[in-house]
Amino acid sequence: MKAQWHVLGAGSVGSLFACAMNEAGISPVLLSKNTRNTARSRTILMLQKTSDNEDSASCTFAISPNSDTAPIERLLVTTKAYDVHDAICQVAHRLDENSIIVILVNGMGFMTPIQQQLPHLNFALGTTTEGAYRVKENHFCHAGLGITQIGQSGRMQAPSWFSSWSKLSLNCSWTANIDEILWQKLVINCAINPLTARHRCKNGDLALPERATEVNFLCDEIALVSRAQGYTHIADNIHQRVQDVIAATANNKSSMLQDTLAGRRTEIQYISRYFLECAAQHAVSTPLNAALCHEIQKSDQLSISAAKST
Ligand code: KPL
Repeated sequence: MKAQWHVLGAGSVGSLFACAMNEAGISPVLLSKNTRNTARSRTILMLQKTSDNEDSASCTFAISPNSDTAPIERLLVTTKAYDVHDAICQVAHRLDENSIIVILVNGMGFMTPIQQQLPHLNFALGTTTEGAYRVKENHFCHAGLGITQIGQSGRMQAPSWFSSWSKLSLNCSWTANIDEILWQKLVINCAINPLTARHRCKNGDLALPERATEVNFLCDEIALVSRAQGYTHIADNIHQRVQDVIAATANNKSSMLQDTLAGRRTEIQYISRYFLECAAQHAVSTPLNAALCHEIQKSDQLSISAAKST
């Protein structure tokens, strides 16, 4: 019998994967943090493939309520980085050593406490460059094709459960180098996201001559820390790679800018703060990354306090 997938965190990335699984005949069950949704047993998600709403498809999903106790065999987690811990703890009673949990979340540093607390669980980590955004409640747009890489530290070959992912219309592959790939994504986010939030600009504006000094300075600091971490190839290519991502995503508002503009908490703690902790371990000085991190964390505090008082 085919294993049942569950999706925890049906934001834009979670909904994109849930719809792709549905299309591939995998029909995942949604686990929603939203209590309004958990009062229902089914929900419909709309996914459009172009920004003008042509080519939309709707998919119906079963929702597993908070009160469910049935075991979860396969779980995809696509929450914000700061929600992963609580989200997994909320369903920990339904997970065991036979469950597979794929964490497809921005940033790094959130797995250590989870693995310490739940050492018997089987986690795989991933990163995606698929572009998706929320149009309105339960309605998402798949704005740009990307690639998704999944892996487990030290595991070269794809495990058998990954065969379901190969059936998706999204470009998903197993990687033997997940740690390096996550670092590469992390440092690209360190170079682009905080600067776009500071200047309230689209990614492409970082290619303007007046931003060159800041971008180069950040990349110099990133190269030093990447080299100290043992990622020489990333260190050697970071300037070019960042310019390539800026060009390829020129029209995007980075996820950090979107969070800042919406007055939401950002993922800075799991991006620049994690990077600074690695820099400190190697005694590498990174003043511009530190200043940006401090700036965004300060405005995050305001967003968190505002959210608490409403
Ligand atoms: O991953 C991104 C993000 O916005 O978080 C980039 C690569 C910067 C694209 O916008």
